[in-house]
Amino acid sequence: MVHLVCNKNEYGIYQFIYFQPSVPHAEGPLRGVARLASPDGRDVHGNVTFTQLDGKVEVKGKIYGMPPGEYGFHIHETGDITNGCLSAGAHFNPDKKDHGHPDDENRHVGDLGNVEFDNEQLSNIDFTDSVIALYGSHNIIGRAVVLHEMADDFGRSDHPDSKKTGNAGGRVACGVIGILSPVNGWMMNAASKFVTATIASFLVSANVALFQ
Ligand SMILES: [Cu+2]
Ligand SMILES: [Zn+2]
Repeated sequence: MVHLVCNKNEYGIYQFIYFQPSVPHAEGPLRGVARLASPDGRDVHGNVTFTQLDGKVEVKGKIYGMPPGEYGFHIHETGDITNGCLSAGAHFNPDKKDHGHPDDENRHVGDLGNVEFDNEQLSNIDFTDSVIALYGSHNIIGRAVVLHEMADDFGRSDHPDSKKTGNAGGRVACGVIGILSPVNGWMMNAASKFVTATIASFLVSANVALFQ
């Protein structure tokens, strides 16, 4: 938020003063949230939150409804679930790498590995990832989180899909990652600072032209 104030200075010239709070995210860390559901009517559902920490994102949540085991869990490139989870597209891969394990250097940004379901068909998700982000080129806000029907093999099997998708099979549940908090302050990136500075210097020039 940029605040603009018009006042009269000591020389009797009207001028605009603008100021910007020095802490852009005073309301807390950037947080996103996704509600996962099955477009095919399966009873698989849950909530996952993403919290931007220093250099990593904390991923926490609960998903219910899969038999005990491990299942692929990824960020896909679009937030489009108008045609079920399929329209969410491929794994989010802005750096054009191969599919891999979350700890691999060569991985898609969206490769979050597997989540594990217990005997109660519940998955308690709690991990951090240092490749996804809630700002910049690795920003996952507005994209989709997808839960698969099989385990991700991290690109390490002989299956032809291994290096593309981890051969995790069909898409059981998905949800779009939306803004949780703060409600404002998401545009404080390099580009908007540039625009702010440009508007400010325009107003400074305008003072001279209009009021002298
Ligand atoms: Cu996937
Ligand atoms: Zn991948």
